[in-house]
Amino acid sequence: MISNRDVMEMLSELVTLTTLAEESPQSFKVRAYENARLGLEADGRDVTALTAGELIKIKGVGKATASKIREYVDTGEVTKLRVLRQEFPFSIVELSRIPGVGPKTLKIMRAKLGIEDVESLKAAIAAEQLRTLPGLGATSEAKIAKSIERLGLSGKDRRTPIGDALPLAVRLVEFLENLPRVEQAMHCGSLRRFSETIGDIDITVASNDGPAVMAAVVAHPEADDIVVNGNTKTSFLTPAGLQVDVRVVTPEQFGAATLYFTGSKAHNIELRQRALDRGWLLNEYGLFGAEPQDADRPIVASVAERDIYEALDLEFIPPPLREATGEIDAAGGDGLPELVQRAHIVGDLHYHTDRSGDGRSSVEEMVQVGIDAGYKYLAITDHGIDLAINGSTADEMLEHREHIARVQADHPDIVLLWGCELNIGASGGLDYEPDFRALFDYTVASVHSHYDQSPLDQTKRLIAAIADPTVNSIGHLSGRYIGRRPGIEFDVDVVLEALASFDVALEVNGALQRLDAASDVVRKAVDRGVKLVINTDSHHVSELGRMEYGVLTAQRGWAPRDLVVNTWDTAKFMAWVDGRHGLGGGA
Ligand code: DGT
Ligand code: CA
Ligand code: CA
Ligand code: ZN
Repeated sequence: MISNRDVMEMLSELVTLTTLAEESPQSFKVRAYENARLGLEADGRDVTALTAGELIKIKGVGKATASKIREYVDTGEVTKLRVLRQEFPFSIVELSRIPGVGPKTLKIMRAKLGIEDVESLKAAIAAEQLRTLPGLGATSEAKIAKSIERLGLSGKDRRTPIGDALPLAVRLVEFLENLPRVEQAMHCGSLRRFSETIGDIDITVASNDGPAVMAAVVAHPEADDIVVNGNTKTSFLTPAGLQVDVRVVTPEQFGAATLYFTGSKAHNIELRQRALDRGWLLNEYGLFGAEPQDADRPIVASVAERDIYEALDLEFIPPPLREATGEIDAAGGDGLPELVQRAHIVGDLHYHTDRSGDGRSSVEEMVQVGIDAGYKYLAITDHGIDLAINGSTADEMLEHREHIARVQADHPDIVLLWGCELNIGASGGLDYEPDFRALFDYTVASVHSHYDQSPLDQTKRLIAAIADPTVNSIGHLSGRYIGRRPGIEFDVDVVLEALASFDVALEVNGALQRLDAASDVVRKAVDRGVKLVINTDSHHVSELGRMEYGVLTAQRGWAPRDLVVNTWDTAKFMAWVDGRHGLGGGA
């Protein structure tokens, strides 16, 4: 059964592969697939239930795309996609994501040097062959080499960005939950702990019919290559080469199994030691009491993770904390911090509308979904003028302010802030004149270019922005795309110190490809008392779900609720905004 989500994924893959085939993301065909995807997303209906005739009535969907969607829903396959996959296997797609390797360069690399994967690209770099290709030189060769190294793209320890693994895991879990005789299914492992990169996907299923579940897994379209096939465990590789381990346990063992397979390994070892200290035994089947003969040990707990922690005199430890970095001592001693949770969040402070060139929903639409999400305030932060194409002039921003004021008048229950996402220039300069910037109710300043400057220059650049009195927060601190584009390098301690002393908030950006600031930086920020703000950076009404990802990243950084400014009630939050740098109120 093809789901709506599967169709969206299929269209995304068509966009990726057609970009390579047409050698440009701007080609007519690429735009057609992308527009269709956006149109279907905006339409919101279940695509699989629509006829070709109904599909082409949707904005952006042409005849050719409609017939591909029907082909996929009816047959489970798309001929065009199969052909493209042969020409552009995953190893090539992966190469195309390296900064500096565009579709045209890739084609020449394949034709002239026979480069087909990261390993052969590395070999060509080592032999100084890349620099001999037209359009490339020693500088671009060195840049590509550095990207490969910093992105961790080569070797057998290669890891998958969470943004690629999570959507697949969610789809697989949904598929498993809907099988007959399955009581529960859950993704575990590093993915549940919300690591930013994933070695493999681990899924635990509660069912009394292991063989039936395993048979369904083997038949799943993503199971390209079966590695292990047993009655309780199946491992397969997806077409992209990502391994998925699916294990079936009885419903009584589910808690013990999810605890074990969520890990981390180091967390498990500490927990098991705690059990051993009590004369007990902890494994993936349960927590067992003291008895000289293992076979006679009584079960203390096994159905739910919570019961196992409780029996070990621990408060429940949320998965993002399970890294053996002090969480067990805290949970059994003074207590874990009151971690920020999704339910605490009452506003989003990095939020775009179609005022931004890359925004796709209107002010009215974005405000309505914010209200539906239960928010008390929103900062509408469209791009400042310095971000070419996507930015707005001062006059456009003033008009936008009027527009927001009109929407505000219709919605007295939410506070709308007329904000701006300022662009941090190469040396820390910001958009507009300082007097104009000071008019905004709220700003987030972020890096969108110049990723290759020295760490010293990047540190100075960030500090210049942080010290600017019109800046309330710093967005996606490093500018990285996980596994795709390395972020800027800078002195983390110095930058955090500046954030603390200027009372500027550090954003935890929930976009899955960003998760920026990263959780290790968040933890250092928490230690220094730097204020945090968790945002979605939404450009469309469908993107508000990113808040959950931002919260999980903040939890991995041990972020307590009271340090996160968008958990504060409106009065407390506005007092902080208005008191920025002691300048008094905004507009
Ligand atoms: P990954 O896949 O490298 O991103 O990281 P994980 O944590 O998902 O590791 P994985 O897939 O090898 O194993 C899943 C979980 O199973 C792991 O987090 C903890 C548990 N586990 C695996 N091997 C061992 C082990 O040797 N001892 C213990 N206590 N637990 C283990
Ligand atoms: Ca794993
Ligand atoms: Ca695994
Ligand atoms: Zn943004």
